Amino acid sequence: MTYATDGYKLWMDYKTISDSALLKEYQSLIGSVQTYGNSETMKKATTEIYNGISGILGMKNQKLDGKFSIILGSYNNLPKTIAQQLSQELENLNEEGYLIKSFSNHIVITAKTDIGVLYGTFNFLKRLQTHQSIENLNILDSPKIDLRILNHWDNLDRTVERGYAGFSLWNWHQLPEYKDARYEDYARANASIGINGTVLTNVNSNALVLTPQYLEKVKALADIFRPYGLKVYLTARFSAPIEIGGLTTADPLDANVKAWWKNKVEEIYTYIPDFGGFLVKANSEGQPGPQNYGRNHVDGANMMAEALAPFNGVVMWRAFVYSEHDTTDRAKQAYSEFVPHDGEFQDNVIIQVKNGPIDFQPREPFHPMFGAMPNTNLMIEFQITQEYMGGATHLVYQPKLFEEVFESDTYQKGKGSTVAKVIDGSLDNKKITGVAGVSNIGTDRNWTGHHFLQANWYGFGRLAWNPYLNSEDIAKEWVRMTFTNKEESVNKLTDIMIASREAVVNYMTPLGLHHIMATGHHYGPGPWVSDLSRPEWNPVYYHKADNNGVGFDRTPSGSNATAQYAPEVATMFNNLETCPEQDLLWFHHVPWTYKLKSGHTLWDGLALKYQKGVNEVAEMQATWNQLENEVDTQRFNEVNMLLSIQYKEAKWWRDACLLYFQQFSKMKLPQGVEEPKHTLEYYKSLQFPYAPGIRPQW
Ligand code: GCV
Repeated sequence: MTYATDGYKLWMDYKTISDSALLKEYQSLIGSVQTYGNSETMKKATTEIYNGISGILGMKNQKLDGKFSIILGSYNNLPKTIAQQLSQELENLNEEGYLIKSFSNHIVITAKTDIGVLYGTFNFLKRLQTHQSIENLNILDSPKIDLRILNHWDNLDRTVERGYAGFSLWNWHQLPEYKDARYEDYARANASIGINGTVLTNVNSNALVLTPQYLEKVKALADIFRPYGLKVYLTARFSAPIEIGGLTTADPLDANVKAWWKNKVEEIYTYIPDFGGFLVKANSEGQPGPQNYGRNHVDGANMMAEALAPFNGVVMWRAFVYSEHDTTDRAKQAYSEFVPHDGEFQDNVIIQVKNGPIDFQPREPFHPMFGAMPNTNLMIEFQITQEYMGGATHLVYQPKLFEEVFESDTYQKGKGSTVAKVIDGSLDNKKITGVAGVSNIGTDRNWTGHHFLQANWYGFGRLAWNPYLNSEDIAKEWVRMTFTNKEESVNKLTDIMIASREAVVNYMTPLGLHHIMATGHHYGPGPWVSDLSRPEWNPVYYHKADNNGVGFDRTPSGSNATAQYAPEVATMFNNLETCPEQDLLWFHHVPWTYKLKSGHTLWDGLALKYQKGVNEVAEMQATWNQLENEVDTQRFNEVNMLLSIQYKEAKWWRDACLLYFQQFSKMKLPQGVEEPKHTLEYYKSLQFPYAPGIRPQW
């Protein structure tokens, strides 16, 4: 077996083009490369363009003598004769945007800043990797979102909460002296897709990272990342003034506490002059926060924001809150706590809201906070790692999910008020905008555990740059750069990816079911779980199956969570006729005999969806098998084995869930749905004490 393509190089393999006609064409077009500017970033751009072009054109150590010279440099560094001709177009770019322009015998890659030039360089190379024309180029592209950030849930002991690709990349023990080459490869990969920030540590945080011992290590990483435009952020434990500061309180209104954070922030900036700021999980799942002192989220967030403001740092304050003392529907609690404070947060606070109101389920309706806080900076948080979607074993192309959320209409200002417009700030003219993704990266050689899950990191970056991009186009782009440009194979690979998202919904949680996974590790089905200490941790809380039917009534006759949406949206969800069937059981408790649009009863429809999910995985396998001669042996075999596991586990989900729900429906499985191989007791008995990604403390 050849190990030549182990996935390490991600989408930047820069393999020589095998299509000889195209190769000749590019060789005839690409001439000398000239770069202007000598910042560290320009040095990276220069290395990238040389490596990229010489690799793709198969011309290592040979002179490039095509028609166009390739010119790289920010506007201020370009020769005047060239710069003058571009000044007007550059007006239309923001600080990170770039222009790629053909004129006379040049292709110029320029920007207002060197980082813009680096982004443009990656875009130009992508054109070559994806076999696009490089004649008459006129590409102006700026990111639509300010903060495009990975959130690592990495602990200081290198375990990764909900991480399925090995251990944390950050070797805290050996830092700052030992600088693993992978740190730079990581930064480069992020820059190639426009990610400009990284939160190094878990939101379930450890105050130690704020001590000098660790800040030196953080500085070492920040220094490596800086040329790639990647800023470092840290999670700030709210009780740090007590734990590492020797104070007796962390009350945000206490003068000593305020002074402690001010000094701490000043200290951090002596190590990392461009430190990005803090991400905070407060008063959520046992984390300390302002409510421990009778204060609210505004008090907590603004206190930290004041300390960071002189340095242009930001506070990303998470809205993922729900409490065992609050008996209202968990889906309503974040909105109830935050929306009354709209307009009270400082300008450098941005509230980080998960894409849906519960917790990164295979499908959730959009979070109602997106349509309800016009006067507060809001960023969206996706989970790239697959806590609820089979870890790194299941092939699930998540940009489909991200796209669905961005396209959802909040109706905040009438039709067309999409989540994308809320998040890019255009709906309400926000001061800071942001998109965060919980990273799926670890020490596995291929970074993400499953070759295809690299596409989720890639697609996250692309959509964070521009939330209006089409997820299928992104899939094609990634496939071309990572696997092949052969049209037929591109289509097959893309088909697998696109089908995968609905498949996982179907075999895990169809028709709006949610949170029915097993406890702790969240691996596999557990709809029967009902004995956990907090009611809202139990799957039975969410599906409410009984002899009449199944589903959570969130209409006015139930929890009335729908009232948190704009009236148009609430009306649509409230009405059984207009509620999209994909969200049916999220919003309604529906009789087993209810007639779905297909004419099937709910029970039959549910069973058929589970079966469909299984069949879809079988189809993904069949398509993959057709690609045996089109992809390298190593990746073919590895993906093949993972797809077999996915198929086996899809059946496990189907069988366990249907046997469980059948106790209530008391109806037979419809034709076309396979009979389970085991009893419900068998599925209930399965234990996975060492499943990966588990919270170490639980
Ligand atoms: C980091 C879920 C996960 C937790 C995670 C939490 C959060 O509850 O299971 O592991 O904690 O979300 O997003 O804070």
